[in-house]
Amino acid sequence: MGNIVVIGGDGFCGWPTSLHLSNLGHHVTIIDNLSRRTIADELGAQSLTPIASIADRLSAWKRVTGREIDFLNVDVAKDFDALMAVITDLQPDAVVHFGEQRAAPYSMKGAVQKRYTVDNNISATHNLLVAIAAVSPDTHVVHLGTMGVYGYDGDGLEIPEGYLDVKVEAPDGRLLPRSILYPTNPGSVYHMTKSLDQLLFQFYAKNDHIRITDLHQGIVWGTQTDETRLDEALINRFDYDGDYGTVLNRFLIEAAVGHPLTVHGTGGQTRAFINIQDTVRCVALAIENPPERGDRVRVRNQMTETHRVRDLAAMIAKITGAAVDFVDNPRNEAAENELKVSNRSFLALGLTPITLSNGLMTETLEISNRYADRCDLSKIPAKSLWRKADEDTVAVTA
Ligand code: NAD
Ligand code: USQ
Repeated sequence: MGNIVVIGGDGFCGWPTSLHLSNLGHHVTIIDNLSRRTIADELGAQSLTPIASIADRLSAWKRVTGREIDFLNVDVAKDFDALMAVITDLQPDAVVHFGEQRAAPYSMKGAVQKRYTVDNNISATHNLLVAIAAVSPDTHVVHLGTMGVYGYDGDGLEIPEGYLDVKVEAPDGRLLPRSILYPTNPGSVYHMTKSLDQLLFQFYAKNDHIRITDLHQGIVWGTQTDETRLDEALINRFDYDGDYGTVLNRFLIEAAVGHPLTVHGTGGQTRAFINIQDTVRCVALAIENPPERGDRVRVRNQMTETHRVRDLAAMIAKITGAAVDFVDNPRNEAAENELKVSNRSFLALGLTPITLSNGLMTETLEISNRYADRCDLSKIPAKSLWRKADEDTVAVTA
């Protein structure tokens, strides 16, 4: 079994992934600067579920399973020396990189958050690649990227897994085949950092022959996994606020507390989804199937189904009797889009997708009901505007 570092292992996806990898018998070391907890304090918006401190989480895991997970509090964007020391010391088989600021609305709040998101995310990724190239070149980097790098232009084209095969017309008229990274079209500063990450990966795979898998993940829903269910102190975080709450989980807690479902605009946005249990399975599968040194970056689309936002609202309203509210869209995004995505690579590795119809929505609804009294209703509205009101009226004179 492997020696695996999980950067961002205290977060929503990173914590259950760390437990899953530990349960499979890997030796897991979590690196996290706990910035997600700091931002929750800054926003005054805590996880719906009462998450334990990282120390209590790890001792509960040891008590319940006898397995040990190590923890290091390191800011991988700012403390390169500490990161280098860990990578030098551990020589990990794989590093799973979740350690970025991941909320699109937070990244669009203002100048401070835009700069923080770019500085944090780009430095975290680049520092990791520099450290691995320097002292542990065989380490496989498994990065959590996003479906959002592709944009949502969807006009019937199936989004491939990372690369687009095109023919470029040469001056003499010959058609030359090329396989290029799918052109990015990010919809927020956060999504832009994931687009920039792709170039960093492309370069280090080419120049230093680092083995890299970039997982283009859809919106994660649900909260518990087989491992986080084992003890109350292992419970996963559940964000529902206007910045960090993602759409399906928000609709479920809104239904539980009697808040109308907050559909942005017409709700015609179609997005890709994956349950948190499948996230952890996919990461394990990606680790088990690394590219060779010298290969190009392996891109896998980590999603299992697509849904239109208003259809999700209608489905949850039908189950729960919740009202649906079509609110002004705070974001700058297409009102309606189609979305077709290839996820053949994970299906070929044996993933059996969990879908909304598998009943886990009921479990998430039960968790929402159980902790409904912890929900602060004032944190539900999405207040981060992509374009401030006064910016809309600025005339372009250049
Ligand atoms: P999260 O905010 O819950 O977790 C991220 C973790 O990384 C946090 O614990 C945070 O403290 C840590 N971190 C951030 N910057 C760090 C730094 N500089 N040094 C050390 N630790 C740092 O987010 P999440 O929902 O678990 O997402 C994890 C990854 O998966 C992100 O990169 C995100 O882009 C990607 N992703 C998430 C979703 C989703 O729906 N949640 C969907 C697609 C992709
Ligand atoms: N939306 C609503 N109502 C809400 C919240 C969101 O209608 O109350 C809409 C948004 O306007 C958007 C869609 O639902 O059209 C998805 O929003 P989201 O907040 O669920 O997801 P997003 O901002 O795209 O970001 C999340 C994660 C991010 C990850 C991304 C995957 O926070 O880390 O990268 O999902 S993806 O969307 O596939 O790029």
